[in-house]
Amino acid sequence: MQELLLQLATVVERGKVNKNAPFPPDLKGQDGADEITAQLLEGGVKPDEILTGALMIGMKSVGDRFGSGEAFIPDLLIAAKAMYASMAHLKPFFESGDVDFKGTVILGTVSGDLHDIGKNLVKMILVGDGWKVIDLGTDIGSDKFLQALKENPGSVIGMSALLTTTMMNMEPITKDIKANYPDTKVFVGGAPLSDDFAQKIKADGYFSQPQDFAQYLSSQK
Ligand code: B12
Repeated sequence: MQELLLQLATVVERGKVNKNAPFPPDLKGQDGADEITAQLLEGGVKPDEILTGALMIGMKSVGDRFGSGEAFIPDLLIAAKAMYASMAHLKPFFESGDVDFKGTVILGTVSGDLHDIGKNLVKMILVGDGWKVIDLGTDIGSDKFLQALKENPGSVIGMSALLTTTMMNMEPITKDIKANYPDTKVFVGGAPLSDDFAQKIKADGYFSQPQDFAQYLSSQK
């Protein structure tokens, strides 16, 4: 199974969505993220392990290659497509939790940022853990967070950012939320963030992993 996990990381990095996908040409006819994820689940590998032991590794590799100029935007997009093909298999496992909601979490990727894979994972895991999730989508500024809070008083906010530039937008958004709804808890996540950053912008906390976020929220109930 370890070999299959590595294979999944590779097909995600290379953007091989499924067996019929023509791209990349050198992997023509070979299994893609779709088939390999199904095989891993059939083999008893846990969704969490597939996520951390393959998907995150594949996305990190293509990101690193992009960072060093060896990969380009289309490579990121096709890798994201392969990741989604895999996530479609994991979704029912993550989302098979309680139906009695523990509370409501409003999620959004902040203004200027279109990265939504991480946010969508947070959503899957929170839903699976029994939370109602209002997903505002990407490129979300204060106005939309405030509107959602008005419509859903008492909700918790979860913000995501993947760019060092857009993470800066979290500070004014947090300030606006706290000014209008002082009791609202604001949590942040995303690859370039840290505990220090969360403290600096006066958010209530940073979590690198959605599982830890869900666990923390549940412990506060
Ligand atoms: C896929 C991808 C894209 C896709 C996004 C597709 C999509 N639908 O999301 C596309 C092609 C659109 C894209 C575009 C760009 N990208 Co891009 N992208 C990536 C890539 C390869 C993967 C990101 C990803 O999905 N990772 C997998 C997910 C699961 O991980 P994650 O998002 O970190 O989420 C996890 C945690 O962080 C956490 N989490 C996330 N959010 C939250 C929120 C809360 C509340 C909590 C608790 C937890 C949490 O949970 C998740 C699970 O563990 C990264 C490389 C990388 N190493 O991250 C670059 C990367 C983020 N992109 C980068 C760049 C530069 C760009 C562009 C500016 C490129 C350009 N010149 O146009 C544009 C910006 C577009 C925009 N305005 O947003 C840089 C950022 C550099 C920087 N320091 O800011 C990176 C790091 C690549 C690199 N090495 O240079 N990108």
